[in-house]
Amino acid sequence: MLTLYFTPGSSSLAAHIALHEVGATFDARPISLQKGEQRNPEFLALNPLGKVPLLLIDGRPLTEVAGILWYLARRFPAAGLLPAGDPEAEAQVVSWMSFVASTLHPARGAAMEQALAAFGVAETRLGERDWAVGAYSIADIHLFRLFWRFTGSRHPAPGTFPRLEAHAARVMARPAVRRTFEAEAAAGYELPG
Ligand SMILES: N[C@@H](CCC(=O)N[C@@H](CS)C(=O)NCC(=O)O)C(=O)O
Repeated sequence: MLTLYFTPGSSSLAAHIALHEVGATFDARPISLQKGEQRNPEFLALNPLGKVPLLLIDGRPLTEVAGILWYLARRFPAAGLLPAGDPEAEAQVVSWMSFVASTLHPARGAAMEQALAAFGVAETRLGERDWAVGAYSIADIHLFRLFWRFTGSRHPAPGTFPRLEAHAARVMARPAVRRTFEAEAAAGYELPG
């Protein structure tokens, strides 16, 4: 039994997309960050950091976007969200996800100059490829979530990151991603800027 604790539009969007991509049956539990529900004792008992996403696997907590994405890709290999049998490509997926979590995530809310520089690195790294590492993978889901949130909150001029914008459009066109956005909209957005 899988249970996702999520806040629409937040970091948990990546885990939510991956659950739809792999076709897993799961229970979705919205958490209101605005109301401080992430600091409820019951939630802190599951994630002492008080952050979403949180995935319960038969009641056992798994936290951090990268860990959850990796778990889902490995548990549901038929979805093809990880390069198969290629250690270097797998390592590139880990490298992208570490970069997204440790550099892009903090940059999103940093001074605009710093944010633009960090996303500029992502733009250059993506290059002319359709996907971060070969085929569509969990690295693309993680990258997409941060870029989507960055553009929605900091409004860089359209055309500043043409490759990331085209990448986001490719991700957004996926049926599983559209279904996730519909589910999150139904739960209600309450995102700060
Ligand atoms: N390193 C974490 C970051 C998760 C995170 O920052 N979640 C935010 C929402 S985007 C959160 O739950 N914030 C609540 C809070 O800090 O009170 C991950 O990759 O999962």
